[in-house]
Formats: sequence, C-alpha cells, structure tokens
Amino acid sequence: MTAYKTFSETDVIQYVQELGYFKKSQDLHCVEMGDGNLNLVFRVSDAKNNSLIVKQALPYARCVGESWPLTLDRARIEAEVLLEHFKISPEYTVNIIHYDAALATIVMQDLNAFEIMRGELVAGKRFPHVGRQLGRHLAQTLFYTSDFYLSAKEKKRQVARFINPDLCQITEDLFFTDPYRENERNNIFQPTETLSLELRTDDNLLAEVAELKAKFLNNTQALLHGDMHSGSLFVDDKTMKVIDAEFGFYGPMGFDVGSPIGNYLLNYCGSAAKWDGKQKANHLSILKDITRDTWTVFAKEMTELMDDKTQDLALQSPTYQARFLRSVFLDTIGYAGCELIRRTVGLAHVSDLESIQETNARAVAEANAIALGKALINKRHSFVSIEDVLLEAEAIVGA
Ligand code: SR1
Ligand code: MG
Repeated sequence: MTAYKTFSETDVIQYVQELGYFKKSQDLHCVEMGDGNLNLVFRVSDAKNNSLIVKQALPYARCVGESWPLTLDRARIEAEVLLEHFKISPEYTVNIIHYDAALATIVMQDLNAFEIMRGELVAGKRFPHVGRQLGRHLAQTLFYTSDFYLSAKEKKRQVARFINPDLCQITEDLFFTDPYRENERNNIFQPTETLSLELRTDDNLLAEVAELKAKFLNNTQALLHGDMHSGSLFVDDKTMKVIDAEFGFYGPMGFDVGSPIGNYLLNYCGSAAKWDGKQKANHLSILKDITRDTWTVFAKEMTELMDDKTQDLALQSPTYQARFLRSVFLDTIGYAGCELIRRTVGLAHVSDLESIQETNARAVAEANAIALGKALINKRHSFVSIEDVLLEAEAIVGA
C-alpha cells in the first residue's frame, strides 16, 4: 500500500501517468485550483486539453490549517457516496474514475464545461432547469438508499459503511451549535453583531435548533450527500452535476433537501439588497421558481417511488407515507433556516452575502438572512406548502 503524502503538481502528473490515464511520453500540464474549505484539487491536462481532476484530502482543514486535524477517510466516504449516487442518478452525479484510500485521492471527470452554481447565481445568471433536476436527483438518491427500498439488513450494513464522525461533527458544530453561542470560530460582520447576540438568548429558537440537531444526530433515513449547497452543484444551460460528497452519511432526508433551498434563499437575500428594478425582480422570481421546483419535484417523485417501489410491507401504508413526507417537509424548512443563519454568523460564509461591497447593503442582506432563517425554523410547523416559504421570503426580504 502506498503511504500518504501530500501531492505537488509534479506528483499528480506522475500519478495519473502511472495509473495509465495519460501516456508517459505526453507533456502534461497540472494546476492546483482548489478554492474550497478542505482539500487540494488539481486539474491535469494534455496538449489537446483532455483533462481529469485529482482531488486529495489533506490531514487537516485547508481553510483553518494544521491546528484543525481531519480524517483522510473522508476521501473514501466521498468516492463511495458519489459512486452509490451515480448508480442511482448517473445523469446528475459527477463520474468517479478511481480512488485510493491510502493516498486519499479521487480521480474524477473534469466538468470544465460547467460552472459552480454559487458563482453563477451571484453574477445573476439563470438556471431554470436546476430545481426540477435537483428535485428528481434528491428523490431518487434518497429513496433508493432508504428503508423504503433496501432490506433492513442491507440498510444497516450501509449505515455502518458510511459512519462519518469527523465530518458530521463539523456540521453538528458549525450548523447547530456555534452560531448560537460565543465561539472563536464564528465570523461576524460588525453591523450584524447585535442580531447575532440576540440568537443566543432566544429560548424558543434554541429549542427548535436542538430538535433539528437531535434529528441530524439520530435519524438514519437515507444516504445523504451531506453538503448540498450551491458550491457543490456544477451547472450549464441544460443540466447540473453534483460533486463534493465528503460530508455524506446516513441522516435525515430533509437535510439534503433543505441545504440547497437555504442557499437559494441566501442568494435571494443578497440579490434583493444589491440590485433593484427589473434585474432584482427577475432574479428573485427565478430563485422562487428554483425553490418551488426543488421541493415540488422532490415531493412528487418521492410520493410516486414510495407508492410503486416500497419493498417493506409495513412501510407501504399510504397514511404513513403521507406523514413521512410531511415530516421531511418540516425538516427541509428547518434545515434551510439553519443554513441561512450559519452562513451569516458562523465560520463558513458565502459569496452571496460576503461579496456585497456596500456596507449598508450587506448589513441589510445579513439582517434579512437571519430574520428569514429564524422564521423558517420557528414557524415551520404552521407551513402547509412550499408557497408559505416563498411568501415568508417576500414578506421579510421583498419580491
Ligand atoms: C471547515 S468546513 C466548512 C464548511 O465547508 C463545507 O463545504 C461545509 O459546508 C462546511 O460546513
Ligand atoms: Mg465541499
């Protein structure tokens, strides 16, 4: 077994040649282009621009440094989650070509014809197909990895295979704990400080967040991607591909459905504060459509799959299935609300808010993200449909 070492660009060229993806005689070009929080990401290409991506996990969190050690097993988890999801939803999942647990490397398809969705949304581009496609991808990947479809024994085997304590702890801390407490990891924009302090004394909010965290800790409903924000989605004008599944584990379905919705709404808050007139109205309208489509397509396909394909006799009860979908809806809205708050006052910020140059506009965007996050968490039990979420966004942020 090859011992772990952190790759340089030269190492990557040698590595892909040894694996046989490029001939040893070929002149290759390699560049490290990772801009995420955790890993190295290399693009290696030949003179004809045939290319591959090599991703390597570092033994620590890249955004913080060696003081935050992190398991290399996340590369195995990422590769295996993406391979499982690819089997179920190949159209919408990046193609993993090879992975090496000891070197913590993954070789994958280069999606260089695509763009990361977050940057595109921040630039005001439109992707009307993404909501429908993501809704379908979520229904398929979550249903086929759940107790509705797998035998109880196989499901337990899969739960064990995808135990991911280090990466889950990041989410447990950054999503549900730190934003509601004093913690040196929090990153608070000065004008937002008063609002962030109010979060810490809101007893009802703290209880609702505790409930969502307990469900995240305990509820092994399906094999989640675990970090389905708009930086994990590659898009072009026709389709989308999901990448970056190192936070994958067996958890509550609503976490994977709520994360992208929280990110569309973060963009909603940012766009409403920095634009006006037609540009603002058109972009907010597209974001509402994507939010609506993600949930409604997910719910429709999940309902059909539960109805047609459920293997477990007890879980075939239509009344149970309707109750189950309602509980996923409530979780989805709650986790979307947590995402709005943690991306505003926690460690990991997003360019949807942070790239706003004008201080007052950014302060308004952040205040709205916190207010909308709180409303989604606190009021979710009174929401009947996704339209209630959109009405709440319009009432707090504008339309
Ligand atoms: C230290 S990791 C910070 C964030 O980046 C990842 O993409 C996850 O969203 C995590 O919470
Ligand atoms: Mg990531």
